[in-house]
Amino acid sequence: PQEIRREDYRAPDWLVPAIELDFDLAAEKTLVTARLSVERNGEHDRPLRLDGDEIVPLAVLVDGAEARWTMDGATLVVELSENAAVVETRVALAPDRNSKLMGLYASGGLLCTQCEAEGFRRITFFPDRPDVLSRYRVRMSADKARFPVLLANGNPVETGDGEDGSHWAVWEDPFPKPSYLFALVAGDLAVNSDPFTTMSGRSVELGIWVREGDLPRTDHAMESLKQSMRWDEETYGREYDLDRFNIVAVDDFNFGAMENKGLNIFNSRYILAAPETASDADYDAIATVVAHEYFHNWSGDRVTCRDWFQLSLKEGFTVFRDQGFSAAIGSAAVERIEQVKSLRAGQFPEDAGPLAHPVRPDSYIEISNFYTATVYNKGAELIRMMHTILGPEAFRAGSDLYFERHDGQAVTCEDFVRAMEDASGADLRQFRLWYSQAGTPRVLARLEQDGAGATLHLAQTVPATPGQTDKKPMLIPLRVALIGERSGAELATERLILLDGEQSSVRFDDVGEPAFLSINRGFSAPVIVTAERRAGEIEALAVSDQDPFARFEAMQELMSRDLLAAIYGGAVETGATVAAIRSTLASNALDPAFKALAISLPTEAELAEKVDPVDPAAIHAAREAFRVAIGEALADDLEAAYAGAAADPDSLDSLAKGQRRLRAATLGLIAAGNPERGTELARRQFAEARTMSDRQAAMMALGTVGGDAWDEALDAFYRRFAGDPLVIDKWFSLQASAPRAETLDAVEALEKHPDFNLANPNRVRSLAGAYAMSPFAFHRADGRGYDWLARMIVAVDRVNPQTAARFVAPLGRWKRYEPVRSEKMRAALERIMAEPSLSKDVLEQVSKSLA
Ligand code: HT7
Ligand code: ZN
Repeated sequence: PQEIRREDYRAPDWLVPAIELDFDLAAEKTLVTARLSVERNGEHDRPLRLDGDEIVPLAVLVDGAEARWTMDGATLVVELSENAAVVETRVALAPDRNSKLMGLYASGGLLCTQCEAEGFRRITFFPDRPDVLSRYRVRMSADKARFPVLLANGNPVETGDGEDGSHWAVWEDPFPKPSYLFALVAGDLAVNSDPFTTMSGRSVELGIWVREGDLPRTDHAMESLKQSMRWDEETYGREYDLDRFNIVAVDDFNFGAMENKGLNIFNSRYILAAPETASDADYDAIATVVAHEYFHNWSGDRVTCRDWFQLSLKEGFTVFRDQGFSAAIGSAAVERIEQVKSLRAGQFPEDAGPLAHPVRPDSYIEISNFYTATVYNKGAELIRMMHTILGPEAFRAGSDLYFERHDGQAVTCEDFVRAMEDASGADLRQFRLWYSQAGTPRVLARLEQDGAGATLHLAQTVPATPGQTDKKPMLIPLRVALIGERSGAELATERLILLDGEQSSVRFDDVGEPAFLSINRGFSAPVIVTAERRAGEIEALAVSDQDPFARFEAMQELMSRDLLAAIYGGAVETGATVAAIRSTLASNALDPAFKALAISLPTEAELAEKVDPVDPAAIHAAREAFRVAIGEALADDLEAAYAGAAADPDSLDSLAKGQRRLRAATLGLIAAGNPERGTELARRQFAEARTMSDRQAAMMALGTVGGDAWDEALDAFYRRFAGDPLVIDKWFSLQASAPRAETLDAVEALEKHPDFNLANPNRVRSLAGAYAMSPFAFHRADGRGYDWLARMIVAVDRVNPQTAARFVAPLGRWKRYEPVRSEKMRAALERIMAEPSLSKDVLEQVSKSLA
């Protein structure tokens, strides 16, 4: 397959200012007629090249007459003598046989589209690239009984009834947009609708479209949508711009959701929620994803990407915007800790492995493989660092300038940074390296104290990554404070240090007492900091740092220190952790959600990032021994905290959610220290649960212990929720992620379960994704876990390559594992590679992983 390179970008030869699409819709056969008004872009005599994918032209006309055309592979090449023309093409599609879920496909009786990144070329021939912006007029006709609702981007302009029980509708989108934002939906849908008045007083009709029976589960999404619309007005001055904003939920979807202009299409798991069926985490994810897609209306739709290498322009910025929204509606401290946890779980390993790439990649084979934690989450950290360096007012001025300057354009990450510079006067030349250099920088910190004050010595290195061996020093913003050893107070106001060289020393005057170092507060830079610590320093920071993130971090550092000693064969020493957890649980100043996060041990995956080579069994054994020791030592404190955190089951406010979370964290430790007692509490919690969070937490505790109670709970759960796909996904993933040796047997049985369906990405993720992310169960010394995953990747690839390619990464880290596992992981990758007719999605990931 061909590699596409960023440096080869060229402006399009032909523009398409307007397009008319006509869909004669049916699941088995849909006819698409497209009329493109094309204009030559600049002086050249090159033909019009229209991308296609698995479609054949039934007719090609230029200005109404038979055209001169050829096929170059999948591309339709049309010779044009004039500088402008109307090019008409006709194709036939079979949506019900489209298992890739890209282009026009059928899902649960609906017809819907997914065009990002390159799905539009599966619907019609078109220059399918984000810098070709067109006005769309879309006519749809379909059988009225099967597809009573017909939706597309923009506003409805006409409807009518046809012959033989058909009907039709025309929608027009006044905003020029790239083809990846095109969408239509046809089906039997019910709507939850609500009006919204924008800041300038315009009235917008909001609609959330679902199956009739799902309507009662749409209120939270609607509330989240209205909150995010208001927040974007107040925080970024961005107002919605069409008369309608529609969201449709579908069951089969490759991703979380899609920001098509005026017609967002969602994976139903990010829309539907009721306390019985959705956990608190699900509720929070719905609010975040609804906000994210809505925010794209400006950061993505009004201002879009010039090419796919610029993907982080819209995704990094929009993630940063949704993080700001989540912080505003919940607890900012808890949100920040969670963001960092997920960055460390997903992005740090990616940045340290064979699939590492810069936030703005230099090349790709299959663009779908670049919807990554690096582009999204590290990209958001880059925006956050600019916010930190510039300050909130200058950042807002930069964002205003960016939207004003580039409204209606397809632009680059460079354009964003330049707008920030122009609005603030800041010099971000060195900062730009964050876009081009991959790898997580490492910072060493040492605080040297003397009579008059203290000097902080800092040094940075950026590790080599595939294709990038020599790195330049980055601009690293570090929020730093010194904390008095005796007083516990901050000795000077917090400072923002901009580390720009390989080494640097920063002087702190007037430090009147011995000081502890609180560094990278709020996780101001996405780096790995290793600080030289004095005796008692971490213990003190873990219970007293005023910055909540730094306090959480100190707790993790403390536990990691002692866990790593145990992993490397030392004694299991939990004294310091026990004291810190006791003090955390007893604090009246901390909210329960923070407590839950602070007392949670680093995960096995996080610990794996800190050891070399990785022996998952040793990590699991040490961590379990640690959990047992803590559970035993703190039995009374944990019981008291568990009992004291009983939450109002009817409340979804931060307090109730935090209490449920704290109960989950304490229950896990109680069960570790005393499995019998833990089982008793978990059984009761499961039986009495009125929320999915309580039920799920009880099941997780039971899943760790195993035995009859676990089997009974699984049966009861299934009986109660059979037929409810989103809840049955949980049933699959709870079993696939149980940290026990027998988990693979359960996974193999689940693969044969009548509810397992290779064609449904949610179901595949809930089995294969959950299993591959469960380090102990997956990394079996006999390699059977790897074999299972490799077989699953090949099977899924035949149905849905995008989804299959996502599961390669867990095998791809083989070089980091101890020799026995490492060899078996590599062999599993080789076996995938040997399969004939692999998709380019899987081929790219596997070949890069083996390199
Ligand atoms: N911008 C959307 C990306 C997306 C996607 C990408 C590849 C294949 C299928 C997809 N569905 C949605 C989602 C977002 O970031 O908001
Ligand atoms: Zn996005």
